[in-house]
Amino acid sequence: MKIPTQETWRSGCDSSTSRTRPSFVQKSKKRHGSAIAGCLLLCICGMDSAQAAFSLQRSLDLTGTYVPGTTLDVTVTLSLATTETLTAIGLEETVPAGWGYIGVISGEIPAIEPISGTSGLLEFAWFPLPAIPVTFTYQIAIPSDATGLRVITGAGLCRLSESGEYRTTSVFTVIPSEDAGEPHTADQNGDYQISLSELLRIIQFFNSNGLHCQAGTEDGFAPGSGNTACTPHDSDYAPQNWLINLSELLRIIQFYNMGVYRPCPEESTEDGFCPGID
Ligand SMILES: [Ca+2]
Repeated sequence: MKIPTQETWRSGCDSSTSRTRPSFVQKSKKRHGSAIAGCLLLCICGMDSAQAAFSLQRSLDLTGTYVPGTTLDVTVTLSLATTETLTAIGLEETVPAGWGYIGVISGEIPAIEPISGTSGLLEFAWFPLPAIPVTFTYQIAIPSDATGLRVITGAGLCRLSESGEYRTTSVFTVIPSEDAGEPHTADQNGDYQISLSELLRIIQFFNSNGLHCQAGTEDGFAPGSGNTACTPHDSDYAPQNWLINLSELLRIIQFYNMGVYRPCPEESTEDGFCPGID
């Protein structure tokens, strides 16, 4: 199971950019008074008021696909690096509709948690303030009639002594299902998500005057013209001509931007896949 990992250096509540990181380094330098040359270089960039690196990691206790009628353990870790004092911390998780909250089974017990049976938005908060990073595991019930790919999304929230509310970027975790169907050829690890690395492979084909069959490569294809005695790539369909055109490239960029896609041959889409979950 892929474990999405996102780490974000934030300035204020709504941006995640490389320019925020040096400012945090600058604050660290002031505090510790022993800046290394690399830090000095970064500090000269003159970045402004970023005070915290706040991130969320989520993992599922799952081997393969979920089993309807059983439970799913979800472990979340909130990490924070800041020169300020943490004054409040919480978590918003959105679990699939109908998948009811059972409770916390290990880790840092939150003072506020959903009532049993809640699905959709789950809200947690810790006080007195816990040690950082905060890690805990909660359990949800998988309905006996659950089908298809499902996702959990969520973000951490915190408040610091000298600034406003911080949120982690929203972290997206796909819960794989037995009936999800065959993944897209571009989805090399079969997690129903198109990663940047997987997207770049299709961009490579787009920039290489097509693709051809080649056993032993990461995906069974190679850039440029050549042998075509294999099943065509799922990204080569409009038309199927061993070239990746702009329209076909935008389709895979769409899946990348959606965070998840699904096979949906029953819906007669252009390529047999659909963005998002149903
Ligand atoms: Ca993938």
